[in-house]
Amino acid sequence: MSTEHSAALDGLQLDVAVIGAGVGGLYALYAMKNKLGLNAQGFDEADDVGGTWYWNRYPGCRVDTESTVYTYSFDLDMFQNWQWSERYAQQEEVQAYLSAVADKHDLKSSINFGTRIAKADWLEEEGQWQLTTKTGEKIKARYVIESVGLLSSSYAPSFPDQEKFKGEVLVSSKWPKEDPDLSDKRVAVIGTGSTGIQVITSLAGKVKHLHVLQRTPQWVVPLGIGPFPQDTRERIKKDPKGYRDWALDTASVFGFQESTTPALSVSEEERQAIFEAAWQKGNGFEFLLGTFSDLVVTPEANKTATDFIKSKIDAIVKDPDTARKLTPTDYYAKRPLAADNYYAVYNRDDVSLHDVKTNQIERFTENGLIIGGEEVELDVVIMATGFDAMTGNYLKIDTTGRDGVKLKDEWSDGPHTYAGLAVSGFPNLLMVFGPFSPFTSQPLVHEWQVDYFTDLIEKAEEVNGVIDVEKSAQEDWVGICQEGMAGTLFEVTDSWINGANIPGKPRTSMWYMGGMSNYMVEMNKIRDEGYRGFEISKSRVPCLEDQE
Ligand code: NA7
Repeated sequence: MSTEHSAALDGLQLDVAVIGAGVGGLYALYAMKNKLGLNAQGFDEADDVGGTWYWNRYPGCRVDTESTVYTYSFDLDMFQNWQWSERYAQQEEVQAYLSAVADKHDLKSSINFGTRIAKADWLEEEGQWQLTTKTGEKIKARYVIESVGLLSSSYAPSFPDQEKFKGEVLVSSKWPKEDPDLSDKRVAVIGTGSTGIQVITSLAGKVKHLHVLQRTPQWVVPLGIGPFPQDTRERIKKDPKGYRDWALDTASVFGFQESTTPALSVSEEERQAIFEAAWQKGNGFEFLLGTFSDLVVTPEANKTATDFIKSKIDAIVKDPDTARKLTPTDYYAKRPLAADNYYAVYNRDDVSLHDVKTNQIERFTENGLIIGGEEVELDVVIMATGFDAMTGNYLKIDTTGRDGVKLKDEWSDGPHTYAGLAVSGFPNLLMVFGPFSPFTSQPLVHEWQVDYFTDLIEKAEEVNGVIDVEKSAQEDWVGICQEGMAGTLFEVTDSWINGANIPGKPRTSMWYMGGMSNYMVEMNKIRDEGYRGFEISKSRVPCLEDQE
């Protein structure tokens, strides 16, 4: 369904509205239609499926989670036979995969593309939601599933006099569909997070000059780009469910088993060998979580990793002043970064590193940027400045629940959810990977969560009920998550993980840090105790079948 049909949207009555057509939204739509047989429609502002993979088509964009776990398992045939070409799929390949899943299961015909849901109001008398699109159409749905993306709400700061700049400003997460030719351009990249390092390693040597505008250096390890590993392909082919269950039964669901060995429990020699092997293999998550068990827990253990990476920076980067600028001073406890040959980029004559914490970006001019009082002439400025993570896209929808309570007020001091799935006072609103979900890779976890609330919805359907959450259960969950976060160095290290990247955003925990395996145990216990903490009460609106 496209925007041309949007007139038909006004007055639409649905069982389920699924907001977002990315990894989680596509599967939620599939589950509602095919498992529960409900009248479900998807909505997405983009004109195709893909979610974050639709928008982030910047140079060098690829998953840095192994493709083996960046996949669905519900379609076992596709899980076994999809031919990922690389260990870390590039954006085009992920987009092609999601499109193929949607085509195979005929999901696109049930998605209203080019449609942004701007408002959601719970109608207590009717026991259902009214959604309002950006262009004013009103849709009613008994359930709303929000799969709006953990990292989809773009953040791009504005610098003074931007309108005077004669060149082009590009935002990595809103990259033009027609890839611009940057080959003879002087390009600046603002930001050195996961996105920035992919853009930087991709453009170095391919543009006239690359200026990296770094505010805070980060610890970066190799990614290990290469072909999809044949042994894993065979393992999945032989026992797809077994592989899926094994991956889910880890803490982070990144396709490796986390270490249980504390860093200081082994000799210096052994520790160096373990770090070196991980460095040679590549993968940021495996380096952080697969080498030792306590790198993100104790400062002493963390220092063993940062000393190792620092020794690599010093060995790779020829200019000592550049090496110093590239060396972080904070813990290795942000979302771990990985890119091949990242530090070597700075040995190139056509790459310049600017420390914009010391010499700030002051303003644009017609010809470039003033940095620390000096003009740097540029043709293109790329903003790789991140996202209003976790809560951003939920809060962009003006959501009003029971008794006129606004989600933005409920979350004014940070998010509150029950298990990352639902919010007390916002009935029949289910979230895929909402705040306080486990700190993991996503696709298999999205699937698991969707399956979980699909069963819950089925139960509610049996009694024509409305699902809400007990406030006390929600606050207990939030408490567990806050305690879990407080035991880690993530809490004290500024990043999007704790909201510190967005000026004015409450700095708070937004994750269940107990790992996916424990999350599943806890959630299964909740289910076995009659969905403890969830409330299913009688609804006033008859389901669609009853109306006919
Ligand atoms: P990140 O990891 O939040 O990185 C954003 C980068 O942009 C980071 O280096 C920031 O520096 C920098 N930034 C932000 N605002 C500014 C200003 N005003 N001036 C200079 N530099 C700035 O976002 P990514 O998109 O790279 O990655 C997010 C996730 O998306 C990633 O982890 C994947 O899971 C997918 P700072 O560190 O704040 O000083």
